Amino acid sequence: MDYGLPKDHPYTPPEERISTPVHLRTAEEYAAAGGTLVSAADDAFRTHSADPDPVVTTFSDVLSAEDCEEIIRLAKPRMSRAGVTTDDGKGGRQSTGRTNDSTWLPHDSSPKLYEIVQRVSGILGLPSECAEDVQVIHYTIGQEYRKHWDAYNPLNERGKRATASGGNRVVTALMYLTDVDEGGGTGFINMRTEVAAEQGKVLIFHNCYLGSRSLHPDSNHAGLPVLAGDKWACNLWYRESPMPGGAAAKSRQQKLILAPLALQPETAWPACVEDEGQGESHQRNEPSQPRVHGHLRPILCMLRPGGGIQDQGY
Ligand SMILES: O=C(O)CCC(=O)C(=O)O
Repeated sequence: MDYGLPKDHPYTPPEERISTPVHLRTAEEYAAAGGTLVSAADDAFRTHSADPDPVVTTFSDVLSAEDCEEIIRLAKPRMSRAGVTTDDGKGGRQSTGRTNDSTWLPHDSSPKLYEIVQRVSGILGLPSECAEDVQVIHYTIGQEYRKHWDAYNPLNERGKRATASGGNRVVTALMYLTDVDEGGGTGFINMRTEVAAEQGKVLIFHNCYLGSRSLHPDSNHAGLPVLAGDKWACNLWYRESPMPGGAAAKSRQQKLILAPLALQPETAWPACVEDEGQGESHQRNEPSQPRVHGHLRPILCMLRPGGGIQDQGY
């Protein structure tokens, strides 16, 4: 069928979309959990009027100032000019379209980072194993990442290669680690709308049509140029199935906790029950989750039958 789109446009008509078993939260579910929905400012630029826009939502104050400083501290010595994936499937080629710096951090680079990854995964309702390593990004004045898609087009050769392990990047969680004096928001190009970079806020957007691993063209977005100050942020890209880095981080954390517990009697395990009315939960957008005391508690709950935190969506 001819949709009148440019030949290389990654629009996939409904009959050619590839379904995914991953259940992503709906716009209503994010809103019920305290998310602010971002809608298109202008329908005229949608790729296809029959398709709903990709789900885009923000959650404020998910990360504290200390959380943000910790991620920047871990990343700072490792930053270098960011690359883009090339058509032959290799990463790391420099591009004039992406002028910022970046680095990758394993989820368990520090206990706090691991806990932050669990917190964000809780908002998404997805297991952290499915997330790639944390990609930290830094922009100084004039730097930007021009419009692009985070997901791959699984129908072309490059997309097939990139999705062979873990599937597609079905959802992005972008955490803003600093405010920006001027500029530096995230622009959704086809939706003609912009999200401001604010420290502690998490921007979540679906990269594929709901229920599918086929790229949603209207998820294209840009890191808009920083005009004053600088910008730190980090990406978590969730795939359809576990990624080696995410799975290894979880396994290391579980071993860390099981080692001392192996010496203790069964009764020494903490109860995994709802703690209600005892101040603010770290998982502030997940009211039904147990209150988290440090980064060990949710993992203990996960390891116990009937524990409070489950891998959802599979
Ligand atoms: O910096 C931003 O606001 C967007 C970053 C982004 O799109 C990316 O790193 O893939």
